[in-house]
Amino acid sequence: MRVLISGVGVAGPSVAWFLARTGALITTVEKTPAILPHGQNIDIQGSARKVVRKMGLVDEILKNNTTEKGTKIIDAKGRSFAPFPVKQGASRSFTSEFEILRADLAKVFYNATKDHPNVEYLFGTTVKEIISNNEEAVKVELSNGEIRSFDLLILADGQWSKLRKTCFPSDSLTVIDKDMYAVYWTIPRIPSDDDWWNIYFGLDSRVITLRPDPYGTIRAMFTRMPLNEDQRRAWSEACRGDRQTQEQLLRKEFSDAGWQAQRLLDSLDKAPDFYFQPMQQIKLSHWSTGRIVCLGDTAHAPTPLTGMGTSLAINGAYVLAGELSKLEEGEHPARALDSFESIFRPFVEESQDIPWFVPGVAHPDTAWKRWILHTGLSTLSTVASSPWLRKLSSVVFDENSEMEDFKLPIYPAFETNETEQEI
Ligand SMILES: Cc1cc2nc3c(=O)[nH]c(=O)nc-3n(C[C@H](O)[C@H](O)[C@H](O)COP(=O)(O)OP(=O)(O)OC[C@H]3O[C@@H](n4cnc5c(N)ncnc54)[C@H](O)[C@@H]3O)c2cc1C
Ligand SMILES: *[C@@H]1O[C@H](CO)[C@@H](O)[C@H](O)[C@H]1NC(C)=O
Ligand SMILES: *[C@@H]1O[C@H](CO)[C@@H](O)[C@H](O)[C@H]1NC(C)=O
Ligand SMILES: *[C@@H]1O[C@H](CO)[C@@H](O)[C@H](O)[C@H]1NC(C)=O
Ligand SMILES: CC(=O)N[C@H]1CO[C@H](CO)[C@@H](O)[C@@H]1O
Repeated sequence: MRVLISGVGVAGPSVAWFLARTGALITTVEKTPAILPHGQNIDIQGSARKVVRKMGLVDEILKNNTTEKGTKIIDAKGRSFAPFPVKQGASRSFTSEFEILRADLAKVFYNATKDHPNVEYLFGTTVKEIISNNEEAVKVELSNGEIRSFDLLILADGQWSKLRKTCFPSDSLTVIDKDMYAVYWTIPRIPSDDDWWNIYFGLDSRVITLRPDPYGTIRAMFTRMPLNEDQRRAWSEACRGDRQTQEQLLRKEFSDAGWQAQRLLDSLDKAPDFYFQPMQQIKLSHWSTGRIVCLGDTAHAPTPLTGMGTSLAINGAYVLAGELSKLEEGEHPARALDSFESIFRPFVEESQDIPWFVPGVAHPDTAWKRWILHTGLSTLSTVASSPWLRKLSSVVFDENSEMEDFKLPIYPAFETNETEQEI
């Protein structure tokens, strides 16, 4: 089977890893000239940990951890309180031991596939046009001018995939706006920085966070929920604008947010990376059409609010490749694409279900709401650190994050008889 994958994020190289083991011939195109260093911590949850264990990449991932020791809240005077340290084998903190920078994870998957004889990577290349998608093949023109035919095209080019627009009808796509924006960039580390995720809840729904990375720099983030229609319009327009417009908006709206806002704003124009993201979920009524299938954020971006985007991309890659491995020689992939969707969609829909009070509760607009939030977090932190009370906290913190949250099907093609690595 000849497979073309668009996008080298998390989903693209992980599906390439599994498909390569089925003997498929894989070409992967990525728009950027190399994997972008942008983005912050992502977490691998539940069954997705089992998948990376099957890939033998657990040690590689742990070695590339972000070095974060846990989460702390910063009060209005800049003092920290309510620590939630990382606990081995449990997720009783907002930081988990499986946290890695998004780009480092993409690199681990890329590195694990790049030398496979069946896998070809073309950076700085895109699918320019889908010429045909029919019984025989899916034929494309690449940006380098080549015209090539494949048996399957996997769209793994992210939440705002342009190709998805060209092959799925517009009424099959629903974008759910969570009325919140996040902006990430990297700043130099100073002696007063520590190895914790420090979260400051500014007033007027402005949040500032700083986290360590394994490169001796600090990852900064602003998040905001617009307070009124004017602000809502400004943020939504900035999404479509260039970096300069986005930086201007941040300067205008965060300069009086308190804590280290000014330090972060001063570092903006020198930042090597800058990523501006509206919190929007993607829902697609059907994930495939003919020989084209969407995977990862392209099919079902859940937003970072769920903490599930990466795990869904990894689990989905495993199921998609597994279902494809069951096809007869030369068979049209439709049967596998349909079973992939029917097996995986229920878990995706569950993961996309965000409680109504999120993200509002973490974006207090008044001092009173901030006090309630601080008090709640402080109580939780105490509870989580007391062995006696810890049992009670399992209601709040998912103690079962090591357990299979999605029942992984077993595919003979991916089973080895080696002892699985223990975490
Ligand atoms: C730069 C960046 C930073 C991110 N930072 C965070 C973060 O800090 N926290 C968080 O929770 N999530 C972040 N995400 C989202 C997170 O990576 C995904 O939610 C999740 O890992 C699922 O990954 P994916 O592979 O489906 O999509 P993505 O990780 O979005 O990967 C899509 C890939 O496709 C490439 N691409 C786009 N268009 C084309 C095209 N036309 N042709 C070829 N390639 C194309 C992109 O450059 C990208 O490499 C970020 C995504 C990106 C792209
Ligand atoms: C996390 O990374 C640091 C160095 O960046 C390393 O010293 C540490 O051993 C890593 N942790 C694990 C669990 O591998
Ligand atoms: C890349 O993969 C090889 C094995 O395939 C491994 O030995 C090496 O450490 C990896 N390098 C990085 C930078 O991840
Ligand atoms: C385990 O794998 C080896 C080689 O890959 C094979 O010879 C052997 O029969 C396998 N054993 C079982 C129990 O599957
Ligand atoms: C940032 C970091 O720790 N990178 C490491 C990721 O793992 C590879 C392979 O083990 C190392 O070579 C990198 O230094």
